[in-house]
Amino acid sequence: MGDKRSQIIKALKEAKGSPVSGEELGSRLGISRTMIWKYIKSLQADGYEIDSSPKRGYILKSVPQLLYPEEIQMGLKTTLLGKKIHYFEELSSTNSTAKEIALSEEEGALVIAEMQKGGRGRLGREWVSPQGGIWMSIILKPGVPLTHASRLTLVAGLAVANVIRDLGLDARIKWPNDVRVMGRKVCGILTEAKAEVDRVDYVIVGIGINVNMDLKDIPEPLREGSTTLKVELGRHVRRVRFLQDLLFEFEQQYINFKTQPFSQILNDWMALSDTIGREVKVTTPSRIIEGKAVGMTSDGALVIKKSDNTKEEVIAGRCVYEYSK
Ligand code: BT5
Repeated sequence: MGDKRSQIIKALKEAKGSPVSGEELGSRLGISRTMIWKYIKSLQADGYEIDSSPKRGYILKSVPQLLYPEEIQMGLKTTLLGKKIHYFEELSSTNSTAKEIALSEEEGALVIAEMQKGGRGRLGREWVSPQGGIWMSIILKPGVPLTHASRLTLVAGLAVANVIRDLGLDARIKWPNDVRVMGRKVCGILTEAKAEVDRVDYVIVGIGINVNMDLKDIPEPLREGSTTLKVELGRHVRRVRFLQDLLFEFEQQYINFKTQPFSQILNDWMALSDTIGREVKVTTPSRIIEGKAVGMTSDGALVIKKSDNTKEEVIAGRCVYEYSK
C-alpha cells in the first residue's frame, strides 16, 4: 500500500502541476483506475491537495504542510508572537530548548518541533508527541511576580479552547491545564518560569495539541482518554492556518492579561471550563483534596468545598472528576 501511494505521489510531483490521468497512473502501477481513485482519496484525507477532473486527471496542488517558519509567518496577524521561530523536525522537548535560549531571546519567540522524543507533562510525566501534532513553546517576558506565572496556563487554555471552538467543536477546559473535546484530552499545557526575587525573567508556555493524528498514534493506555482534532472533525486540519489563528488569539488574550484586571480572563475561562460545579479529587505531591469545585481565585487556584463544608484552595495538582458521586 505504502509503496503504491508513494509512487502516485512521485508521479504527480513529477508532472509539476499538470494533470495525470487515472488511466495513465493505473497502467504505470499495474492497478485499476478505481484503485487509483481510492489511493487519491486516502492521500486527500492525509492532507494532499489533489484536484481531479474526470476528463483531464489528477493535479497535485500542495503537499501536507509542515510548520515551516516561512509558511507560518506568511499572513500571520500578530505583532509580538512568532516574529522569530526556531523550527526543528525533531527535538527532545520544545520547552527544554526554549529554556536554554530564553534569556537571550526576545519576548514572543517560538520553538516548534514536528515531533518530540522527550515531550514533557507536569511532574515528570510523559507527553506523547508524534508527527501531525503541534508541539510548541512560547517565550514570554511579562515582568510579573512568579505567583502570577500560573495565570498564563489559564490564558493559554482559553486561547486554545477558543480556536478549537472556531473549528466547530465543543472544546472545554479542565482545570488546570487540559483542553478536552467530548471529555477527551486534545491539548495539554506546561508553563515553566524562571524568576528572581520579585519578577519572572521569563515564562515558557508549552502547548501540545493533538491535531492530525489518528488514535493509533497514541499508545494504548492513554488512547481512551485522548482524542485529536482530526478524529473529532473527521477531516484533516490545516495546521499552519490553525497555528496562525492560535497565535493571534493567544496574543489578544496576552494583551488582556497585561492590561486588564485578571477577572476578565478568569470569567471567560470559567465559562468554558467543565470543572466548576463538579465533584473532584485533586492530588498534589503532598496531599489529596476531595470535594466539589466551587470556584477559582484570581490566581487560578481551584476552590474546593469539602464534605465538612470547609473550603480549600489548590494552585496546582492532578484533577480527576468523580462521576460516581
Ligand atoms: C500536560 O501535562 O498536559 C502538559 C503537556 C504539555 C506538552 C507540551 S508539547 C510542547 C511543550 N514541550 C514539552 O515537552 N511539553 C510541552 P499533564 O497534565 O501532566 O498531563 C500528562 C498526561 O497526559 C500523561 O501522563 C498522559 O496521561 C496524558 N498524555 C500524554 N500525552 C498525551 C497526548 N498526546 N494526548 C492526550 N493525553 C496525553
